[in-house]
Amino acid sequence: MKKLFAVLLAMVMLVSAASAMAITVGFSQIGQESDWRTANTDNMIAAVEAEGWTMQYDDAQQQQAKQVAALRSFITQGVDYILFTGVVSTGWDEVLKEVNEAEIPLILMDRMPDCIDAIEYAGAFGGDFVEEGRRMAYWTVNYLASVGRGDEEVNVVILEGTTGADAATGRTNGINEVLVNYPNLVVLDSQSGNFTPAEGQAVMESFLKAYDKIDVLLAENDGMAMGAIEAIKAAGLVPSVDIIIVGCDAVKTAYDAIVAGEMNATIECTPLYASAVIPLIKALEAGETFGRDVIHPDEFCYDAEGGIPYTADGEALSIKVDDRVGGWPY
Ligand code: GYE
Repeated sequence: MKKLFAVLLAMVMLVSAASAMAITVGFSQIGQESDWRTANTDNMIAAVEAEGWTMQYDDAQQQQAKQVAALRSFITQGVDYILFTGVVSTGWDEVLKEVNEAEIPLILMDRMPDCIDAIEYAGAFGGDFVEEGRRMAYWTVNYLASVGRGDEEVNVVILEGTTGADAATGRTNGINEVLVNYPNLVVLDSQSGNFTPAEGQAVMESFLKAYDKIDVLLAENDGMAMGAIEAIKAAGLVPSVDIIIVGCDAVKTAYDAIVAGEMNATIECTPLYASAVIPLIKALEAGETFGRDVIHPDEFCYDAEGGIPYTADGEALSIKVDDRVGGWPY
């Protein structure tokens, strides 16, 4: 009898522990514009499901109105946590206040809303986009010097990301902040390719028609660099030789392009936030609280040979693509 009671008690305890962890996460995702985004989505869904929790995933197809509707539907459903990255930085004040009023812990990931100081959130993890832009510029300046072109006048074009996204404005600002100190690098043009290969290709085609001599392309993500490579080849030029190409994200397609000799370098921006978000949710469940800092992951720069400085202090050196720790999983 005693034994049966003990078994029953253990079963009740197990069931209540499991239901205490029956968590639903509402994830408002931007869209599917890039390999980065796919890796980010897959990583989060797999990690939530691996915990035995429920993921309510919404793909807003790049539309802010759809994200607002998804957030409101998460509130109505009464999800336990909301995971959010916004397609642009402005226009979230009202809906994120509604999330706060519903007392659903908000986890900010990737792109940050500009109303961040006016809202409550449980944790925030994202890329340091200004620093990524600076790194794109420093790698370029130091690479040119390494091949004896440090004093040459070179023409630069920039493919910007989605207009109004901090991932784009941050990178553009970072690039320009560095390039003003190098007057021999002349920015001919800077336009949005919306973080997609197709738009990157179309904008690069227009750059190639408009300018006789382009020496460097800075693409604010690798996907746009892939599209631009097609445009460069179609114009009868050799990517990475006639035009130096620097991307951002460090996705597998960039690895392949660097190995194929069609791209020069990529600045890392990790999409893998599950290893930060899952422990955060567990800690919140255990009653812990966190500060308001936006946590940036450690990130590096990869190219064909390695050894090119890519930070202001000149101390961090690019890593040869095949030496990347963990390889190129996405
Ligand atoms: O660089 C790009 C994606 O917000 C950091 O969005 C992210 C960016 C990433 O589409 O490829």
